[in-house]
Amino acid sequence: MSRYEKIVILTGAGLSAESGLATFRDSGGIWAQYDYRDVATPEGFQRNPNLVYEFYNMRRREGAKATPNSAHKALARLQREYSGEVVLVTQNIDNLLEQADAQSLIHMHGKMTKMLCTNCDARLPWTEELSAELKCPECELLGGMRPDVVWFGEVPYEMQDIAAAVGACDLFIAIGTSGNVYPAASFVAAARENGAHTVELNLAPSDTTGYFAEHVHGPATEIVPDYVEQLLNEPPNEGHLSKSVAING
Ligand code: BV8
Repeated sequence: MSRYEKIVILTGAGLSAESGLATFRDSGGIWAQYDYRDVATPEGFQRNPNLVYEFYNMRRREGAKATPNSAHKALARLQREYSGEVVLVTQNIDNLLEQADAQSLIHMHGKMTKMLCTNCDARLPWTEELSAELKCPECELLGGMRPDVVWFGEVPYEMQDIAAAVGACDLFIAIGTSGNVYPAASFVAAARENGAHTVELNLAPSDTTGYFAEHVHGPATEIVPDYVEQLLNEPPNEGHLSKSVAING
């Protein structure tokens, strides 16, 4: 019998930062190089599809070079070894958690390794470059293929399952996310409302830091394996883990 019955873990770009993948809002991050309205909205894709193709081809090339870090592996270990349920919800479109052998994983913002055809709605695994010159393997129409990711103004995936998991969890952990993007940034308040213990594992306080009952700040490759170790070794009903501590990252 573990301390918590159901754990929900929300991850963001900070989880993959130490695998060499850029985050969005850190200095020099992705949104410092690209305007999100040009590359992460349906209107941007309409306006200049080639810019969007190049943006995601670059992200896919970077993703293909990256390997899971100790934080990804620690989360997969927690899912394997924890006697309670551990649901992973990621905002990331990389497949590093899959490579680390994570199980029940929800990609609420989609995946860079899948394509969506805007003509026939087909969603297929896709690791090659995307371009307007490609024919959809399903409908054979040209120029309709886009990355299967959720852009601003689009509805995130599996929201019902996520809401059910967040509503039923007794521990909610956010890792490597700035708490800028909704609805993901609203999950901590919903979990807290349902009585869950809430923990922020992040390099620095996020925009939603005030909603968390516990904070551990430092690089994910240090603080996530440590926190997983604590969860796995904490006796049942021991009460909450260490108070907010900052580990010098
Ligand atoms: C929605 C695409 C309705 C994939 C992304 C006007 C019109 C329409 C909508 C809106 C609007 N105004 C506001 C909205 C809502 C909008 C929104 O939130 N806008 C914000 C900017 C205000 N949201 C939407 O449009 C969403 N859809 O609302 O639909 C709806 C809602 C509910 C239910 C049904 C329908 C869709 C949002 C998805 C947008 N897609 N990207 C891609 O290209 O990757 S956004 C982008 O931001 C990524 O998905 C990313 O995952 C996400 C969140 O960013 P983070 O992961 O948090 O990354 P960030 O860089 O910000 O932070 C990194 C953190 O890590 C930092 O805190 C840093 O300190 C930390 N860190 C860094 N290094 C480390 C570390 N931590 C630990 N260790 C380290 N080494």
